[in-house]
Amino acid sequence: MTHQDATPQDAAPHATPNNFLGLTDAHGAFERARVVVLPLPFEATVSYGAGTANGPAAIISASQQVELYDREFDAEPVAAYGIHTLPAPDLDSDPARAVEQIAAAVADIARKGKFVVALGGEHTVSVGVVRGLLDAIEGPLTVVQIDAHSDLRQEYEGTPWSHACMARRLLDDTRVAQVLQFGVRSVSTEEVEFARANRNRVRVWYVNEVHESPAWKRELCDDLRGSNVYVTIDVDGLDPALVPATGTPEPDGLSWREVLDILHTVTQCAEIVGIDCVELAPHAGQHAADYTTAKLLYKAITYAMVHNRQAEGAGYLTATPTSPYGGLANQPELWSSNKPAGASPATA
Ligand SMILES: [Mn+2]
Repeated sequence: MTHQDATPQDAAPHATPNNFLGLTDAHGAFERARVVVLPLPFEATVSYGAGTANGPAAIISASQQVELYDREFDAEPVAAYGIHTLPAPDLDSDPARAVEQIAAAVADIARKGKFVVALGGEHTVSVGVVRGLLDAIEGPLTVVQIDAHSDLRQEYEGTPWSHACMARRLLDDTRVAQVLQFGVRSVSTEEVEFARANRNRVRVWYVNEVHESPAWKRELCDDLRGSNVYVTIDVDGLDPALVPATGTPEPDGLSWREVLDILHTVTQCAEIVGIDCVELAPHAGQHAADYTTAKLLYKAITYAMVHNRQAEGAGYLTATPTSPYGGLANQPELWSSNKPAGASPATA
């Protein structure tokens, strides 16, 4: 399956453009695109399985197999907002320096009015992305973290820049109001104690709390209302049956629908201003993991765009009553809550 309807003269017939979703310039040119994908193949502090430096390329490659049409919206959502994929920047192998470089790159993109979607790489990259966003847009920012781990250690294996310290480094920045975590099921005593001592800035919904009751939805919305939100998706937050190709897999993860429900709930109560997806470590023969990650990202981007005030004028998307996701089908009016009178749904 390919998406393009025209190929450059020098390309092989039917070659898919090598960008996120395999878009032609009609939906992928920088000037046209509301969304910019930034690959960050950074890997310096991995503690268990390696290979996350190959994550961005695997996500981009797999994304070219994702259908642009989304039944939930009865449209090709990307046609309403456009996605441009940048080349990966050269990053220093020193994590502190790499975080600075990432922050500068992200701030530059955000200042051009683009919505940044970063692809890791190890989770440390999120520290740079958030810092760059906060340098470009007005704070404060709330971070919603989907992850098997809390990443709240002060340091790990001798470095404060470990992927296991990501959320703690975010909280070093006072412009980060809160870190709200979902899917956590592997934490240290230090992290539990830190979270308990900092309840005003850290909230953890352990995975069983998501599995067992919808109470988290109201609690999340109470915490979020009015916030600008950055979403960081560590693919190990999902169940390893869905994404086994990650450095530190943990059993009993979030289901596909639970993750979508979390993302959708965020868009009901707040505005998403940036997204990353990290820690995919592609394995030969496990391409379902790459594909699942790519498809999740397309969904996450679309959900963010549907309720993004800055995207006004780019076209509106509406969910259909046939949505396979119960939470959406039951509340279709929520999907048009910021739609001005007379606006028509996006068409493909
Ligand atoms: Mn993790």
